[in-house]
Amino acid sequence: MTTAAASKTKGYIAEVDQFSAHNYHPLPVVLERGEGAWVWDVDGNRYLDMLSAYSALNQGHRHPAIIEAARKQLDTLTLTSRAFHNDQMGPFLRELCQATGFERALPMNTGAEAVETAIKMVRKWGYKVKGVEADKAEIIVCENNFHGRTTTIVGFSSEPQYRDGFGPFTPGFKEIPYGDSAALEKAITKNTVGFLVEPLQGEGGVVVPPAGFLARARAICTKHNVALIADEIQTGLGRTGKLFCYEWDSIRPDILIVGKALGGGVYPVSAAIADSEYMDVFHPGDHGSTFGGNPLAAAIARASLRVILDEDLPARSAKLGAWFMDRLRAIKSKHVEEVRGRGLMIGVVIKESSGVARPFCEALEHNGVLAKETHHQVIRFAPPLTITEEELEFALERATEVLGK
Ligand code: IF1
Repeated sequence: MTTAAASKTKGYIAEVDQFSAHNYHPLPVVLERGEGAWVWDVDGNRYLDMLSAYSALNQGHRHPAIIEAARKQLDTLTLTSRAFHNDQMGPFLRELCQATGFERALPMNTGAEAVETAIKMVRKWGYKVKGVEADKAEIIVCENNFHGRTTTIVGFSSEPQYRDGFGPFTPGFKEIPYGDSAALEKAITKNTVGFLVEPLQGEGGVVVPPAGFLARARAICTKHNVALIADEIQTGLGRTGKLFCYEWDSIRPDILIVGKALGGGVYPVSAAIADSEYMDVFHPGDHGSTFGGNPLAAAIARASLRVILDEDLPARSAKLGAWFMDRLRAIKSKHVEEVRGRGLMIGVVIKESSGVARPFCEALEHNGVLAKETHHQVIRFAPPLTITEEELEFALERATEVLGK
């Protein structure tokens, strides 16, 4: 890197430091271009993107079919609000329902909004359908959860930093240890309306639950008439080697939440998806969003979903993920405690005696691989599902160099 080039990166970062809130600590790389699994910084360095925007880029950067759909829609109609209909939303929701096997979908924008939508839906279902007494509804959540950043959602986070200074919080949430189905059954009361769960915890450190946990949770929820709500915002749309991670346990949730890759890395698109028993508790005026279901979002989401299905990205993720995980486990390293995950959602846990994961991510960056630590000890590898075996070999070579020392 030349001195002039180095100062280009520094200049952009200084600007963000000066004019932005200081709510992030990103790796010191400034990106200006992306294609497939690769990104380039302002100094012309190329990196393999092994984070893919926390799984929002499952289809890779600027997938041609998604960009084409966006371009076409930009030339016709971009926004109507829900005061009027548009010709993209119906087909989008039909295709989303067909792909997921549910009756209805409610389109939103960010993941947190779709989680909020599910919370409102299941509470109202509790009062109107299950017959829970007014304002008594309880939702069970898991320790170590991550479902977004709204005040209601951080209120039931077990991470002190996400809550500290942001109270008072919304009542009505109860926490159980992740993976503990006995605790789930014990926590259920007559007021319990839902169990909100990530089928595999992402931010929690790429935590795979004990075998059969979701199947047991499904049986318990059915027995007690509690809605099982799967947050597949990060694990969904092929990431874990199935279209949805809950398929690993051969179950079907009552409410499914999707986001991230539904927008193909181009646009924020999310949805809460359910059968009419749950969805039909909403009446005009109960819930909404200025941008949810807008024609640009719908056209982009249709193309994003098509790419996942047409290119069979779930199968690709399963095959490449299993192979990549094996190869990571074969690296002789005194730093690695464990390699875990499903499909191309992989965590490399660094031993506490070797310090935290961050310096390893910085070293990977210097070697041309972008990955981000989570929960101090875990390097997360979650590349675009379109990545090739050769590109993963590149990542392995670099990982061997950084972890093998
Ligand atoms: C950030 C984390 C990942 C999610 C699940 C809902 C949401 C998320 C399972 C909310 C979002 C994002 C948030 C983003 C980074 C990223 C993240 F490290 F913060 F936790 F992926 F692991 N449910 N996760 O993972 O979706 O409202 O953001 O669209 O910087 O906070 P959103």
